[in-house]
Amino acid sequence: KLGDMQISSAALLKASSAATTPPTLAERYRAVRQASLALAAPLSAEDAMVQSMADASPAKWHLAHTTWFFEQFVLGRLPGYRPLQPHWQVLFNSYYQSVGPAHARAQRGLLSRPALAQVLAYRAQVDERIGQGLRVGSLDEEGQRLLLLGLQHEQQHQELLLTDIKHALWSNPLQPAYRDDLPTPPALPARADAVWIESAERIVEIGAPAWPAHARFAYDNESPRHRVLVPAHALADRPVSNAEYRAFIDDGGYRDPLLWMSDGWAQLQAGQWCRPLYWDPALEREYTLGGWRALDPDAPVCHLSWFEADACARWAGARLPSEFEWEAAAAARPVAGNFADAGLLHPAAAAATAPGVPRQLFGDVWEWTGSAYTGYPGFRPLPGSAGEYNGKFMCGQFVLRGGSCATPAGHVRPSYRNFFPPSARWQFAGLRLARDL
Ligand code: AVJ
Ligand code: FE
Repeated sequence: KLGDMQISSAALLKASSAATTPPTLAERYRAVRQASLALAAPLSAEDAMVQSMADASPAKWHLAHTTWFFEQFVLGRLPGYRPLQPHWQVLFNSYYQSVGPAHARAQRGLLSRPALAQVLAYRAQVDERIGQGLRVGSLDEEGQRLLLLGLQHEQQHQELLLTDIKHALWSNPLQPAYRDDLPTPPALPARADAVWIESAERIVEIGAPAWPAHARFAYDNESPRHRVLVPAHALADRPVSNAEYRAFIDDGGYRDPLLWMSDGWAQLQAGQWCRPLYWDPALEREYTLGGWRALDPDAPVCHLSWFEADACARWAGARLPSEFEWEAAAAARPVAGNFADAGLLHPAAAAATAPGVPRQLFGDVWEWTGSAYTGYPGFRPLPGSAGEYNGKFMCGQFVLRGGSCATPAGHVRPSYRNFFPPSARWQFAGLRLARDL
């Protein structure tokens, strides 16, 4: 095991906010870096090396790549900086072609060397140098911005570490739990049908003001903030539940080509899809990060591809919301919910708080939208190699909103745009229904 590192980023941030001063950049850096180690702590070195499919990466690779990001983009700016491990640069570059060559994504599971202990030592060495840079003030303003970007980046990889290890352990015939001590989410006292929340046609401000010109961090793909005409529509007050998705399956949803996009139908046939990724054939149990559990009928359905979410919505006589309809509903809501820091690491049922108020917009499951992932009008990628971060993926993918039970608390916001190809099923992704009025 990697050790018993129980200090979460939230706990560290709380410790510093007890003194009412906002955490310094150095404190935030330490908290985020520590949180990655805590997520890897339940894993053995063997666990941390497994790559179960081309889309997923070994935990060890996540630990190394996030470190490489700081070395490449932050330390690399220091005059005369020499990489700690020059031969590792290629291994842990993901896709920054303008920086140099990258080891093939699908071959990350071959990296038995460097050993996990060496990767952890590399992390410590980079942390030491970053800490020193912050202490002596050798990081220029752009370096500090890239450090902030690196922290957001590491938080994204914390979620990916969880989704990837879930897939890896599920792919092992023994199907062990990632953790045996995860609490089971409480069940709802009473089941309730979803309620439609109606909105009249209106013009909505969408997106975040561009960072870093504007002080609050947002990814480049959330800008420019601009106005969008959102048509009259209704949005469900909660995500689609396991019981509702079960009804879609029982009604022959996976056998009716009229419900599916052509590419989705081809995927369904090729992959013999007939239920969500981690459900058992009897549709009674699901594999979770806490091992196999009975399906909670009221919990949000999870681990759907966009194709499945889209087909389910069509079967229900509805559609996926646009990302703008979602953001219009979320803009006024507190960014609170079942995030990773809540410690469940699984979506949970939630009772309505007030009638007509949407719930679970944040946390539990990422919500697939009907919106293609493209640049907003006037979109500009970040300057330099960091411009490869988001913009070059604006092709063939769909936007997801709101974060999940595996997203670190504090990482998402109403304007946050996640994106995945329509066939991706291994993320904590579900759906919320919308319909035209
Ligand atoms: C936004 C989750 C699709 O998985 O590549 C990680 C996040 N960007 N490193 C991805 C990301 C750079 C990204 N997703
Ligand atoms: Fe990355």
